[in-house]
Amino acid sequence: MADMETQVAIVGAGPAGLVLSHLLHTRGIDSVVLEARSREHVESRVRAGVLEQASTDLLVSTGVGERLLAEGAVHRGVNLQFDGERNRIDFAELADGRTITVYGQQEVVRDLIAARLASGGTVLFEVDDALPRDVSGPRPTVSFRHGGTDHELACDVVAGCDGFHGVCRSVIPGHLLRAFEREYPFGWLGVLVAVAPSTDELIYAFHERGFALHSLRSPEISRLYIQVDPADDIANWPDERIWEELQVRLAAPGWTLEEGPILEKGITAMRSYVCEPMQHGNLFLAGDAAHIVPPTGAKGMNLAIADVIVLAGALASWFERSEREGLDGYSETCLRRVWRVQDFSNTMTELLHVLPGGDPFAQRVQRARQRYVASSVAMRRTIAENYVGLPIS
Ligand code: RFL
Ligand code: PHB
Repeated sequence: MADMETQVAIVGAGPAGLVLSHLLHTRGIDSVVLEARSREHVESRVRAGVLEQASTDLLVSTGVGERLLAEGAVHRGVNLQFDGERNRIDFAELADGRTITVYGQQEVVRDLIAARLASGGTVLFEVDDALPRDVSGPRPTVSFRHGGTDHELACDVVAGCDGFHGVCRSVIPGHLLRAFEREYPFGWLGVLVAVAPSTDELIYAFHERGFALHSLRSPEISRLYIQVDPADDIANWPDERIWEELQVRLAAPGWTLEEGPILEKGITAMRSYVCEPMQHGNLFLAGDAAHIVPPTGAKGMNLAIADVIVLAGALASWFERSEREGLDGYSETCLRRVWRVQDFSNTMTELLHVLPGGDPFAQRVQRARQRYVASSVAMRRTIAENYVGLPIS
């Protein structure tokens, strides 16, 4: 027997689940968020850092953008560097003045948790064994354990926002799902460094030793990445070795990369993944639970937010007017953007990483693309409009 009840049961308190819960609240729709990890864990997990214009606009216009506006850094361009030569992608010139905002994902998560709790929302942390049930019928439930007790949450709709390794996707019968996947033969070693960034704008660098990225978090904290073998062990990467690679790969004439204490480091494999459809009965998947992109386009968090904007609108039509079209078309609407973003993330990845195996044909095509970025306004405009983000339908 269910001992709890809500309109929308949300599994996962990442950007997808929390933005959804917040948007539903602004429309008077009740939700409960169930999160496996502790509040401290999700608020300190270092991940994405770039918000598209539309993501920033949404957070600001719905009242959770105060700290984002105060502490986030608005960027009007990014740099793509090929063998020491920097090419600036100027958003004012190429993307109608739209911008990106650099603000850590964990800060977005922290702001949203605070807002949900301040307005009386329910976010349960350290929940075990969450499992959606009866999602093909009109009255699904989610069973889970919390604080040593078994619970059952009755609801109208389950939102699976539990990330790539979550449980919700597996509830959809296998024969109804089609998965599209590509694994890349490289990963990113990311470091968080206590040093002022050596650049005002992000630098994506291609070098024959591999890709490198200089990103930022704040005036005192830098975020940097290098391409490594995805199976490599972080133990093989003492700080000196990381700095050596960063210095070589990011080097540009007349520019110095400042070093500082490394606060945190880790290796992440890269993959592309899409599951179709993103829904089954009254279960709707959003964010990484439904799709993964390689991080080179800075899109994962933004795509998660775009999904739940669509889902919140569709749920509002359903709860307010019993109109089901939006919900029925949820997956189709989202997948159009998902595949656009897959294309962009894949293009950026293949433009900027050293392709192992050294296929000489592929290498020459890659070089030709890099020269085209440097020489063509049309190519830079294409990158700019995708990077700041296309409008949300
Ligand atoms: P999340 O953030 O993974 O949140 C899912 C939440 O669900 C919880 N969970 C469960 N809860 C209850 N029961 C279960 N059975 C559960 N299983 C899981 C998890 O604990 C977690 O709290 O997914 P969401 O919300 O879809 O958000 C997606 C983003 O996190 C992700 O796409 C981005 O971080 C990707 N990404 C980037 N995205 C950008 O937009 N811009 C970037 O610059 C960017 N850089 C990055 C990135 C991801 C990276 N890594 C580490 C994968 C850089 C890196 C290095
Ligand atoms: C980051 O700041 O963590 C970041 C920035 C741009 C990317 C990926 C990650 O493409």
